[in-house]
Amino acid sequence: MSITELHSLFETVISEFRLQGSINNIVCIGRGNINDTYLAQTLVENGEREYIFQRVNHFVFSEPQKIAENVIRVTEHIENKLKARGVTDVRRHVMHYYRKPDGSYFHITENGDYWRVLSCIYNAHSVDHADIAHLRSSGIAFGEFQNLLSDFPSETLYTTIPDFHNTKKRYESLRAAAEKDVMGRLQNVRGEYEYLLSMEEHAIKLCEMQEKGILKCRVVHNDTKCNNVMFDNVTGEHLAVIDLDTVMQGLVANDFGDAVRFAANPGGEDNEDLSRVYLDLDYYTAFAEGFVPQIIGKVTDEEIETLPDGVLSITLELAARFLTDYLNGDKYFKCKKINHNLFRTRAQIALAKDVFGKMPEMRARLQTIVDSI
Ligand code: GN1
Ligand code: MG
Repeated sequence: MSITELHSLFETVISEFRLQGSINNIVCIGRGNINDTYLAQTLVENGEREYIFQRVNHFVFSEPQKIAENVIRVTEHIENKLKARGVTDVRRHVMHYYRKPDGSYFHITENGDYWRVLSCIYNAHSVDHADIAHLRSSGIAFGEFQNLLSDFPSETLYTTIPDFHNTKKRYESLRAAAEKDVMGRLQNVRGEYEYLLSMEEHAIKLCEMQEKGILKCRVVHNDTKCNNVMFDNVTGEHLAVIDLDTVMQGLVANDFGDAVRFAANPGGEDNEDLSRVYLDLDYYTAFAEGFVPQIIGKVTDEEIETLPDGVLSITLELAARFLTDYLNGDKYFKCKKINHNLFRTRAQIALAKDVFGKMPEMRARLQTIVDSI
């Protein structure tokens, strides 16, 4: 969409939602692979306001209304807990969705796009490449999120994307994509495909433990990239966990694993230079030092013990998802360059190989943290 089209669309949304001011500036801030996100500044009599406008990807999230309902219930729960703990500036600690006077959360355009408006957390920032301090703080943030929701009845949340972290199903989709090979790309990725199949047993370990009832399903975030935490500009402290679209039932190890997969790899998720892709054990330790004390006592010993397994399985799962999308013709993840899904797959495989070799050390470091609590 051109900036002029966005401008006129946002003015319509502002009047529908009864927001303040008129649009002064629009900046695209979306780094996500799914939704489109903009920061819109409006001018009001005594200054400026800022709002987040977001187009929900309707291909990925088929029922945006259900996401909104999940998010509202979860954020209200967190708000109440924080207030009870004496937190005064609660609005800086939770995301807030604006509603229209009729109570609905979306502006739906003529061509069926869903737009929503979220509050902006002022004087705060997020980071794409976390340093040790940010990793420790984001560990606390995601651990606290888990802690605050530990008494929330997870079975009452909608499943907004079925089988989101069902690694077995992700492998089934990969096999199906390879069998169809609609783009004729399988020949380019035989090695990657064979490697993922050879690791299947490790990838599905947690899924099987969940099926057997050894691991409990809880309310989890399901997308714990470090850029989903807002930090205070002045103190650097973590404020709020954002991007709650995939909040639903799931495993704690997946939240831990996905955070480490994303932030403890200095090369980044899609680096073409695989020599820069590895698991930095000090980054891993910093995240665990933040996360684990928050969840101890709220989860079982098995859930703690399997946190390192979560890093391996979620990395393999992401590799499988990226490869599936590459084989299917790049239909799901936004591609920002040619063969993006192929580079993502290769980076995740390089990371999985490194993680696999470091599992004993990851377990030992986790044990040291647990013993020190
Ligand atoms: C997608 O768009 P973003 O960055 O919030 C994806 C996650 C992946 C991530 C990989 C709904 O998240 O599952 O881990 O890309 N979200 C969805 O970068 O599929
Ligand atoms: Mg997300």
